[in-house]
Amino acid sequence: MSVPPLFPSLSAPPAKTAVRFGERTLTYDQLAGAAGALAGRLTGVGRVAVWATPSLETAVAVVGALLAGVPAVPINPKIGERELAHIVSDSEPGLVLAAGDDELPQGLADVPRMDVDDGPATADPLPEPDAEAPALIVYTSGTTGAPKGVVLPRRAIASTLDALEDAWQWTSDDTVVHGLPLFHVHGLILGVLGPLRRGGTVWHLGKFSTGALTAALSDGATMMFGVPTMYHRIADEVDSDAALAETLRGARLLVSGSAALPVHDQERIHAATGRRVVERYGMSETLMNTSVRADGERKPGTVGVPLRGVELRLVDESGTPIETWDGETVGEIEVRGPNLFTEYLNRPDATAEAFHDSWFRTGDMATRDGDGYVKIVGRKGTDIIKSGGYKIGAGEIENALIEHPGVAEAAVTGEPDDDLGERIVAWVVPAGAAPDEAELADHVARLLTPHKRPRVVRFLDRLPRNDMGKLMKRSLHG
Ligand code: MCA
Ligand code: AMP
Repeated sequence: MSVPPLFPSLSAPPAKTAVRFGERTLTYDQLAGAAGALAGRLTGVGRVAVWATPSLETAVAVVGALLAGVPAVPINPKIGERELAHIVSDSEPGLVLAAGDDELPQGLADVPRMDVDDGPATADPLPEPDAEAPALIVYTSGTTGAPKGVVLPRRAIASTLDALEDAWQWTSDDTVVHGLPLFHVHGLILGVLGPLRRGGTVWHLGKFSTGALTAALSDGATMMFGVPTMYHRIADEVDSDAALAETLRGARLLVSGSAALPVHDQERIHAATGRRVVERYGMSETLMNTSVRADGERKPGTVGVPLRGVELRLVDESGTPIETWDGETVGEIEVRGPNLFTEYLNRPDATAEAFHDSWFRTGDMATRDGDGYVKIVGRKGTDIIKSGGYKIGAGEIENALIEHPGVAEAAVTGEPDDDLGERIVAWVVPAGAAPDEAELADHVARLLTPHKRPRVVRFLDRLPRNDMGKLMKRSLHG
């Protein structure tokens, strides 16, 4: 049986722009040519790393790998040395794809490099890979240890994007604008592969700013994707920026995800524009689970209803499903459906632990009301921090801090932050003279990545521990 293509518009290219990054664009025809040619050069490769800068080359690299059926591992171009070493040894890429003028770090020196922009312009189309074949491996933080590689099959990508077509009435006439990073699900799968699967257009801003957003929305963009930090910055400016308010008013759909959108920011945007931002809820492992529908009631503070094909339930502490939809009873969200990942790469233990029978345990705590609307109220553990929409494990940062010669002991927590949702706070017992705060931030940025750096460092004589010597994180607050 033949498998339907992931990107029908690449087989029969419409005469329109497929991708735009700043002033650089590719039509569907050009993208099909460039990605098809690249795919032809990838046959026989096990896995490819993609140096995922916000650029046309990243779009071509990922689409080329998908056409070739070679799993792609997007890499944060600001990644630190420790995290890069982990991803390279865990995913063992046979090649790294980059733009010709990208400078790659030492940690990729042993991986053969292929420039995306080289090579012949045309190639014969390759057969469509099996729907269960791994398409992307996206690294995500957990409560302990180094980030895990989430193996996403083509089936999950296709089904989540098609469920969003239904929920958002997303068509080929839409141009999605955003400035999200391309090494996570939000920016890459929803923000680039989404418009391409619809036969629409993606307009990437390179870097998010309200000015660039205004320009794109006034020049044909119809939908915006962003994390709550971006909507917070919009809410801060929209009152005094008439052009921003005007263009937001004209947008077809404003979508927020990756973390909770504070109702206060939602209300400020509503007051200035009359528009309500649509919230959706997803995870690297599950892709998208719920959304407020474009044609549904917008209930601020909720993440809407389960998407087509997604089964969602709340369970109590004993794992028993909660049947009452009263908007008050809190349970952990478990999901099941074609949107789910296959496994964590090389981590059968972690994969098994993530499931409760066939249900994926999200770790997110929520209520559900009589209309089925889900409201996320918190997380199960304290060791995951969401900052700027990035998921960050406290343990990773603690391990990095401990490697600094000026640190004897370290604990990391998240604190509420108006802009970032949560900010990373490092509690440090110095080894001798207290090290400089900025030096500790740089140290974490260099080993892991800049977005995992502590924004605040607090020095203590000792960390609070109970009689058993166990760290009591909940008693650490500023
Ligand atoms: C600052 N910088 C540093 C240091 N300090 N670099 C090295 N060492 C340092 N000590 C640099 C940063 O790299 C950055 O560079 C610049 O200074 C500003 O840093 P920062 O303040 O951290 O950035 P920001 O502009 O405030 O970032 C806010 C943001 C960002 C734009 C909202 O957090 C962001 O892009 N978030 C998106 C996260 C996301 O997509 N999550 C999806 C995963 P430069 O300016 O050059 O960058 S969740 C997901 O996928 C699930 C499925 C879902 O539901 O969506
Ligand atoms: P990640 O592992 O980076 O994919 O992050 C997934 C997590 O982001 C989820 O488990 C939630 O905790 C959080 N998340 C995503 N979307 C939302 C949302 N709309 N509201 C609240 N939390 C969200």
